[in-house]
Amino acid sequence: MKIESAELLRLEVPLVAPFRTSFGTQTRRDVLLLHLVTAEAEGWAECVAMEDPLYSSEYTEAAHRVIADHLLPRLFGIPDLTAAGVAPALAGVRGHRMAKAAVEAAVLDAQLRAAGLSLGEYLGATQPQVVSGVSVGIHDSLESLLGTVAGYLADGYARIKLKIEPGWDLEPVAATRREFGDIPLQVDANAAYTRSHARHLARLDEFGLLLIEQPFDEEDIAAHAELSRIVTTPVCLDESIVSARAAFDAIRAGACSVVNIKPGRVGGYLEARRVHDVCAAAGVGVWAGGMLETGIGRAANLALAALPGFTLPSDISGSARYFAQDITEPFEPVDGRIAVPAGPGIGVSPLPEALATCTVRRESVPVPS
Ligand code: OSB
Ligand code: MG
Repeated sequence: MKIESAELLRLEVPLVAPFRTSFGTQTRRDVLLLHLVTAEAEGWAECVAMEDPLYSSEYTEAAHRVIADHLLPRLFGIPDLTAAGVAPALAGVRGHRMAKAAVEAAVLDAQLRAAGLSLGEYLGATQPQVVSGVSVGIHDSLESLLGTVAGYLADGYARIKLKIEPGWDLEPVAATRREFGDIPLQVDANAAYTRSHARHLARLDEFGLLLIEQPFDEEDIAAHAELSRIVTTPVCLDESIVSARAAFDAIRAGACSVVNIKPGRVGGYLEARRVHDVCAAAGVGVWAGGMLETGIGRAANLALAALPGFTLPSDISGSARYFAQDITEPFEPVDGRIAVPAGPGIGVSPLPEALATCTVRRESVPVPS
């Protein structure tokens, strides 16, 4: 396969409700899509970098530039390009995992569409559906939080994740337990705490949470290991797990007993599968995180989340939880599960009209002849 043309698209998609985390409030998604054309098939991918470098050091505009100026040029001219060849060809560029993940995903989508194989089949998916949970942002009051959670439970979501930060932790968790009883419940701090909060975080133990996600800085593996020794709630890492090696080392250090897998964060679906394999070998359960993706990124995440090691409910929610209009056919949970797309590649394509409505910029990246 050889890349014949490449285009980057920027979309602005409003969120149905503001999503507040310890790193800021999102009211819209600044989406970066990559569209590749080869003689055999087209490939689509979504880069999960966010508008500002607050969740991680990457951000949309930087990912856009690095893909156009540094990553794609290393692939142009490779005559027998496959997804497995992308990471080696890009290895000279340091970091920028989310940007690299999007490039590899677009090549993989084209390759699988050409072969008539679904991403799930290719990755080794064993489950026809994925258990759908929902991530609930920080609210202004307990009352409005409980209203939001009640709505999601009525929609059938199988697990609730509460975003927490200092000053918004024990009370919202206690109120949610009081109101809704023994529902599957977990929390995510996006690195908002420091080591000195360890005793405070141990007070979450009485609530029987599935896990506490990334309380400390992404580089502070030792603090997570220390917390793991004093709490009974399983400690899960998100931001810290940037590769299969990072997962191996964190598990060996005793820093986590659960891992959140996001393909963008680890540099692609192939590395994400290796993270899954490392965790499975260590007996560490994994689950699929999310980055407020449109249907393009969500479709691919569903395929990965159907691998056998994904034993905890995902952060993959239905389209309506994010957007009034998704850019693909909307995903909808049925009885708390979302079906894994079965068509070739990621199994979905952007709907031309929906795409036209929210596209604000396009850049074709010239392929040397
Ligand atoms: O930390 O898991 C996170 C969204 C954007 C960036 C980071 C995170 C999240 C979520 C929402 O929690 C997951 C989703 O519904 O896509
Ligand atoms: Mg997280």
